Amino acid sequence: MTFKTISTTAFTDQKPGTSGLRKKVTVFAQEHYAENFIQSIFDSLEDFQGKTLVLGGDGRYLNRKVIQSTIKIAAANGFGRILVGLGGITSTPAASNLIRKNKAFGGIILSASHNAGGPQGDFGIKFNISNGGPAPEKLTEAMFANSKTITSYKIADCADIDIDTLGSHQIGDTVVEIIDPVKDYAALMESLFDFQAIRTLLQSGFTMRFDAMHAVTGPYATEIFENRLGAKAGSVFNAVPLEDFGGHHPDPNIVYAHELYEELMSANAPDFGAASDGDGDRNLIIGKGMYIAPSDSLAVLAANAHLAPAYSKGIAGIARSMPTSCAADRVAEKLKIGMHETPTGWKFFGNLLDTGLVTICGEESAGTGSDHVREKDGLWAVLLWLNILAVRKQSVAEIMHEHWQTYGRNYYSRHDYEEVASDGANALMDALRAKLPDLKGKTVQGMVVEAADDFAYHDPVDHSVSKHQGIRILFAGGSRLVVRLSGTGTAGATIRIYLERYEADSSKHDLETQAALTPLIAAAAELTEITHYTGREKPSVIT
Ligand code: G16
Repeated sequence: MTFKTISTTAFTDQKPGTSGLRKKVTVFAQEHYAENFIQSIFDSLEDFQGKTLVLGGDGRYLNRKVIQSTIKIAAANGFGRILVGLGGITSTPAASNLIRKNKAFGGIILSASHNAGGPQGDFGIKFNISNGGPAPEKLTEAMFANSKTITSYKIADCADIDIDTLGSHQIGDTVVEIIDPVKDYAALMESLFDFQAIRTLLQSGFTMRFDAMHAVTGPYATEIFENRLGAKAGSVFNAVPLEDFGGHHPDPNIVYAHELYEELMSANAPDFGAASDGDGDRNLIIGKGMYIAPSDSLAVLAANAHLAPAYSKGIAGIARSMPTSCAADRVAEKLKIGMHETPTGWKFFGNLLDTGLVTICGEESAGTGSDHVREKDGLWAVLLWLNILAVRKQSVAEIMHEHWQTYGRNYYSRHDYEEVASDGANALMDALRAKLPDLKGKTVQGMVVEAADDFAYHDPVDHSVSKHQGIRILFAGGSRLVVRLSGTGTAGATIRIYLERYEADSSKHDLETQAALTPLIAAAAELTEITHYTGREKPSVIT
């Protein structure tokens, strides 16, 4: 086997964001672009020679090509074994499980998650460490530094590997195994939940629909819901992974999973609807006639997790990203367990999970998960909901309403201003930051500011500090405004405004969400001066 060293020129823009390097396909299609970044990842790692690398992707456009180059670069760099999901497709949580189960050194996941795909869409590369979780900031910073000075990469000079047939191949000393990525993941799910109870529920006339959005979860969801749990054939739809997600945006929210939403709101709605995103780590939950906000879903799952076998002894603690609503905090308080507030990005949960400080984590961006892997896990969330429904024998709406009665309701919404000019977005953040010292005690739209800061996270395990993680303005009574720039966009900047109002009075738990948040929406407009800085009158997406 010949290994070649290819001369290359460094790119200046390979800075990983919230979740790995995400760029337009047109950027990734430049000669050496993906290869440079993969070599920069390996240049940031130590002592991996002879060890195992897990490799998969969400199946989007460019996936197959970059799977091949990653195999060849990993072999040339000295990995001993490369486990590749059949067809080069592996969901992010399944990859996390494979890393853990095989005691791998780490894994490379090719995904731009919920971002659109196809030749004009997005692509991404991320590295996960041996605990199965996303690389911490120290490592992503090293990758970026290496990407700016790289002059060559190493690659095996061999034919493409047949990734569409299960089996084993040899590149020099490296074994490349093409594996079934669904089998181990389905077994893991079966070990966590009461499949018999869910099967009984599904045989009792309870109906469900799962929208795989033509993304990675199709084969997993079909195997688990239809084959193993006996959901009616066709319960899983848009089940075939496509390179362009069928022209849709694989983001499981009520805007992009519109078909599912309409069905669940219709007269003959099924009992339960769910969806997952491009790489299978996000989830959307909708009951008959009732959408469940991700922050509420986290709170319900944490409060009821003990009903599933894996969590029957209770959970150790909960973590949520800072912009996620405080609904879960009220559950932690009642359960007398720890509550942790981290910056946006699943990587910040890793230390808390590894040290057993928390069992369940969640984010407003439709991600929930537990210590079974080190990524958020869309199908896990759907299965935990089904397990809870099977035990409580109530509808989704009944469970949600009882939850609010017990804990109060945190009305919540996120307003996104996508693809605004970066200069305007940065100026808005600077101006808002400058206002912070004077905000305390001020009345804005009838609400009194109790505290305002630029969130910084002090990791209790490795003591690292992450600054500038979003501006938060806390009002008396439990309402909040959070403003930050997205770290996953690929064009211009995306401003996210998170709005939250706490309502203890159960006679006020059925308001329309945007109406319930009217004073906060007005306060956000006043404080951020968003129209002035962006020229936008309205958000592009409201979730
Ligand atoms: C990624 C991260 C999440 C984060 C989300 C949104 O999700 O893994 O932790 O909450 O992006 O990040 P931002 O607000 O910076 O755009 P995914 O599903 O895209 O990998």
